[in-house]
Amino acid sequence: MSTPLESWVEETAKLTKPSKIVWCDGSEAENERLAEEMLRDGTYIELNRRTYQSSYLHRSNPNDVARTENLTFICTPEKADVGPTNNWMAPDEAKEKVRPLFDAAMKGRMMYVVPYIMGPEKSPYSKIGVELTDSAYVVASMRIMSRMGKVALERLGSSSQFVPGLHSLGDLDPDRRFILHFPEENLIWSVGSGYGGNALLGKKCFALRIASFMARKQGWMAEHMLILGLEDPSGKVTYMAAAFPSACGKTNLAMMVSALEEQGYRVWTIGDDIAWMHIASDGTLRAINPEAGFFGVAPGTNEKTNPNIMGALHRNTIFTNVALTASREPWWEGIGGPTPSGLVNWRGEIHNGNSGAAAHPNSRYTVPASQSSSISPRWDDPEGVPISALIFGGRRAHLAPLVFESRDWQHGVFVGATMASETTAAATGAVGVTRRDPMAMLPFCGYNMADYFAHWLAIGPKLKHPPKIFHVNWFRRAADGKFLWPGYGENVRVLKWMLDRIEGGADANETPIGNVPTPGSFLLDGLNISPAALDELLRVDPTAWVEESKAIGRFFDKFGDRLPAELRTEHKALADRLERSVVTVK
Ligand code: GTP
Ligand code: SPV
Ligand code: MN
Repeated sequence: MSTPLESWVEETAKLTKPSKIVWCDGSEAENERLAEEMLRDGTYIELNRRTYQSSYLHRSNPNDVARTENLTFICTPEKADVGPTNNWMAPDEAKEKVRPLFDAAMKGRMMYVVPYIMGPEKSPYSKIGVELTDSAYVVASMRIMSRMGKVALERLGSSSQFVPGLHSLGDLDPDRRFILHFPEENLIWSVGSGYGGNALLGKKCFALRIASFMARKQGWMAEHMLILGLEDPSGKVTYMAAAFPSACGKTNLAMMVSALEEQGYRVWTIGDDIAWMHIASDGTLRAINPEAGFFGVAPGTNEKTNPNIMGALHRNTIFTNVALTASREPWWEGIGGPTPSGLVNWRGEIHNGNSGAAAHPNSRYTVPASQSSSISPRWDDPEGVPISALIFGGRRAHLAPLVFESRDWQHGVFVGATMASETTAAATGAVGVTRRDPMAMLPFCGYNMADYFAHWLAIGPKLKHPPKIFHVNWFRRAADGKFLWPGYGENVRVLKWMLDRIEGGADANETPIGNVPTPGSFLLDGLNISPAALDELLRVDPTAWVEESKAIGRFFDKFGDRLPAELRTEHKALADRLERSVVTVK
């Protein structure tokens, strides 16, 4: 008798017709063998062995460098169940359309069977997935990003409790690229892309889209959030989770070297992209990081912005679409220092400065989490860490202040549901366009976002001490276009203000959008910032917010009757407060 996994592998092989099926065990030997094969066929480019041990550069196809949201679908029988923010296809129609693209797609290629656990090996909250893929790069990446191989197969046994994900590079033509999710069958199909969230199916496809659907049914949460621990001078650690859209600062916040280290404040990393949170028996919200590695944005990463990760990248790291120096070391814009001569760009051409950036703006590193010096001793705690604050944030050149605090859970859900951010290179399409990105889940919610808001609203009252909910914006700009806030390690000052609020310390001014710090409530020792800049950072402009409130109304209208009434109530309260405050200002 074959197991459910064996049957699925066999059935898939009949369709995709690989020349060989390889069951991956996740061992060092297997990883080395794959690396040798990839060096031979050009998938990997060897880096300086002395300075970047067991590390490689991969150049993806130039038309395959970021997630493709327009080619990503949620497939449910009813269109209404995916809501106005997702692309929809009926499951039968989707399969009919995309099955031919898998037909003989692996001819002359290997089919790797990649079993993996999302979450700590022994955690009751972890889940198993199996990816079938014809990409060795995906196998090597999944080995870093999840607990992959024997460990997962052993936990699975002969059970059918796994999320199957079928992946083929296909011909990498965007016209034949589809990222399909069948939440009702826990199934993922991805064809035509070898990049990031399109291809490493444990990450966005499973741990966010499929998991968010599961989480709603089962009463937990799957969120696009980093998890960090803020240690205070007494050694006490307070855990916080933060949702910022793609390429808006999660990795950097989770790994920061605190500017207040001398004062005894330190940041520990539990996760940098995804949080699975459940209500524990003691009434706390507990979070695990389902991932085992970091797939981080390279540009802008340097010894000042993120020394923790810079130190981690010298071994066992896969770099994708970065530039290469003459001494065969990875390089990207914002790595620090002058641009070296003899640079080869991410396409493999001599960099002459005329053909754009040397490293692709969405170039990335893939590195085991355990290698970061900021990693928390509790990062793989099977029970997770208790969350005391939830933080939403976006990239807003204007409008949103550095930080504000919501009044209560319901208001906090409204703040998350209405957040907006400028688009980045993490997904294909225009960069710098402001769009609503509720809870940073716009591209990742596996069902109707109105129902997702309702799920959020329902969680708060089930918690004994619901986390305080904040909103931040590191990206507000002055009239000259420069960032007003230095960001990175200085962001700890904002975390410290939150901690003080949680503990009932710091002062705040009530504003129509929430509670904003008084300038005096901020620990500013050692920070070179003018009082005028600080005022601007904390300013809430009621007139501009009236416009924002109108845009929020238009966004909410898309959801029709399905939008929870509580959010309409919160919106009305905001509009009323703004109206009163505009009158006062006048
Ligand atoms: P994903 O992996 O796509 O989900 O991105 P992320 O949210 O983890 O973003 P990341 O931390 O990688 O940051 C993306 C970009 O924003 C990088 O180029 C960073 O250098 C930059 N960045 C991060 N934090 C700050 C900050 O506090 N201030 C400024 N100005 N830039 C920042
Ligand atoms: C994101 O875009 O939010 C990422 C990178 O974390 S990817 O894995 O490509 O989705
Ligand atoms: Mn992300």
